[in-house]
Amino acid sequence: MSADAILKEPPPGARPDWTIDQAWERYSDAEHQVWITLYERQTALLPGRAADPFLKGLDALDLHRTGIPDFARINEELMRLTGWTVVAVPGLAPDEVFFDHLANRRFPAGQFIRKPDELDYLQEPDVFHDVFGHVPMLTDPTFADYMAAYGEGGRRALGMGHLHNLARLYWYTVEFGLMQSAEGLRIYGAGIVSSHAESLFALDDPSPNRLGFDLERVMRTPYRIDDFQQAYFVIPGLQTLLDVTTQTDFAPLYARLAHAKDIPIAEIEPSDPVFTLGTQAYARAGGRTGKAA
Ligand code: HBI
Ligand code: FE
Repeated sequence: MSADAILKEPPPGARPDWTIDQAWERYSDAEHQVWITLYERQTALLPGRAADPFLKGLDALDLHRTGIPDFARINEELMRLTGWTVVAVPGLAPDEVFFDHLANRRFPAGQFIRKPDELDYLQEPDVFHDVFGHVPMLTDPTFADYMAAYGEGGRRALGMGHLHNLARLYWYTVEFGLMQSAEGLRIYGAGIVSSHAESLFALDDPSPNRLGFDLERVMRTPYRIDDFQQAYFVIPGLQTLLDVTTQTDFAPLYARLAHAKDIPIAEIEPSDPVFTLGTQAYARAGGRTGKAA
């Protein structure tokens, strides 16, 4: 998401915490149909690709095949399971607003849905990216605790001028994370699981690197906001995420990061556990837009 997409003041009609009413009854049939099209396409693809906690969350919340879910309805079950609720926002919120919501177990979800002609790619998170992509994982107690701890950490990182390092942690876990399972690598990142093309690319394509997750390494690694990732990081399980937030002393880590150089996005470090040594053929061929990386 580009920085200029994030407004500085709440948009007209939004409350100071950026939230708006979902106004579920105002969605048109055409908007519900976009959800149904995306939902049917992803749920046909994801068994055997998405991690178990994601598939379990999809079932637990009974996200509708019949259209955009009413947040008030899914919040009853979500609150019971992990104390989280989904709140509607008109678009990207400033980091400090975003982190404050996460720290209070409120997930800000875009109220709008993409147009039928932008099914495959959109710059800003819409209700399908946020509610289909992110919310099922919030039914898992370990992941739910991680996301709340991330919000706390985000507020601290903001104060210490290290937000960009923490944003990379979010990007390579919450948005584009992969997990090991007995049957092989599985997707838990919302940015992948809500995208048909990247749900295939992230697991099957020989182009990207797939590397073992390490907190400091990820915090030194830039990411793509405009195309498939050139590197994906693999965790052994969700407990790893919670452990790094609860067991890391971030002050010395940020002090080291202040003097550490970024690791070029397609590079593999000698210390990296390598699941896939990628060819980078996709990025070199110009990726989504055909322009060489
Ligand atoms: N705001 N509504 C919304 N949704 C996001 O995913 C989001 C945001 N603001 C900031 C942000 N994400 C990222 O910059 C943080 O992950 C760092
Ligand atoms: Fe997201």
